[in-house]
Amino acid sequence: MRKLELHWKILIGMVLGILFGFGMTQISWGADFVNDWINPLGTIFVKLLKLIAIPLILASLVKGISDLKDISKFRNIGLRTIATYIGTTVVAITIGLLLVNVLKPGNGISNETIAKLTETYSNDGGVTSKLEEASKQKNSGPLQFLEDMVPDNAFSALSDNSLMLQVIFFTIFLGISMLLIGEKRAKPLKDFFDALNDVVLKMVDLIMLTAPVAVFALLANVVVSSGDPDLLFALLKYAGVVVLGLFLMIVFYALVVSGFTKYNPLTFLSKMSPAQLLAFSTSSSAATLPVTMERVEEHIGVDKEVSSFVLPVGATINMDGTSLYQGVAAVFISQALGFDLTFADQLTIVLTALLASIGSAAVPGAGMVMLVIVLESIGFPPDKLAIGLALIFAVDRPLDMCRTVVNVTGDACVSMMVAKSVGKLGKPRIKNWDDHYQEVK
Ligand code: DAS
Repeated sequence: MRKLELHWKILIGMVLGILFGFGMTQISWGADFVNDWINPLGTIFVKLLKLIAIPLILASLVKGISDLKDISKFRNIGLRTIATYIGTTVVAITIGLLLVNVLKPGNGISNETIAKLTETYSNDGGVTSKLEEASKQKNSGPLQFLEDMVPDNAFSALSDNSLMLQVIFFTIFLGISMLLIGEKRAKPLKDFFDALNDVVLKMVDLIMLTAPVAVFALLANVVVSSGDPDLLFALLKYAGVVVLGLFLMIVFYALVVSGFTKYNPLTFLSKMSPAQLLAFSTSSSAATLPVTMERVEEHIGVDKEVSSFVLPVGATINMDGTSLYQGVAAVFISQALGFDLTFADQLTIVLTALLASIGSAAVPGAGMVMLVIVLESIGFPPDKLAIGLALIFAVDRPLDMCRTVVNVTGDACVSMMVAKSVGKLGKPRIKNWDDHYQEVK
């Protein structure tokens, strides 16, 4: 059989996972079977990719900065990157706020639904305990020992965003210092990080061989663990507004790529599809980062000098999909619970959604947790906060999958803009299995 492209294998894994998941919902023991025997395959895969994310950020950022040879280039790329990231995030939040204020998905949610949620969440400490419960929920099935064997962090048990930001800060500091002591004196350290970078990318190749099976497991679990159908239906319009906004962001990126870098937008989306499908299945920018880097460098042609700085930083602080989602969710909850927002409140949402998306960890569900900051910033009644978050909790996972796709696509788009602006957007070069590069026509 002709060697199937990776994204087709991942797509087949997704479709089979969804079908299998629905099949399992028809069997009494189906949910337990998926949770005990199937889901661990997906969890192990995500842990492996998150394990590799920090060594990759460490190696590629240091290599990226030290490859700049002199400090002026770093200043050049760094400032352009941060400014562009803030720009695309503000565009995302604005699109989200326009849609949710025009389409008003929160209006018309029946009082019965609110009453049902109030009763559901009022006697067990509110949705925050649900969030804590969900995040702590460990699969205690027969394959737990297998999952526990795989660390999801090479440096410490800490896997939240703060470590990512600390690694980013340390590596930028280290890279700049290497530039300042001069190429000759820094050479031994530079050679080490170059070799580490190659080794880590080889580890990514090996992990990716398991992606189709892992994606099958992840989606089977999502289907089996989705919420109460009636509740999901009541939130369909809200989810539709978020997905419409995210789709418009993809169109925005395609237009920017086409207009600013003169790159064919459909080719851009096609080349990014393996990373997008993986972002969709893992809901984690950090887990997808290794693949995003490989697609942008080898299949689109962004010079490593740019991608090895822009993408690790983007995976951590640039989450356009998340910021759009937070804008929509904040207004939706206010509409549903009758909390009127002034224009000033909406502007406050733009600022706090920008900051919340920067602070959101590149892991599943982070955007939902940071939503509390956005709601508190507009003085949302604390006693209604739990009900508000509960309204959207049931559909958070599918939306997290979609917004992570936009987060990853936005990072790739900005890396192309920065590369183009410094003359580092060249021809794609595919690395063969024996690690030799070949130009792609
Ligand atoms: N899942 C996050 C990410 O990895 C985004 C989010 O939670 O909103 O990008």
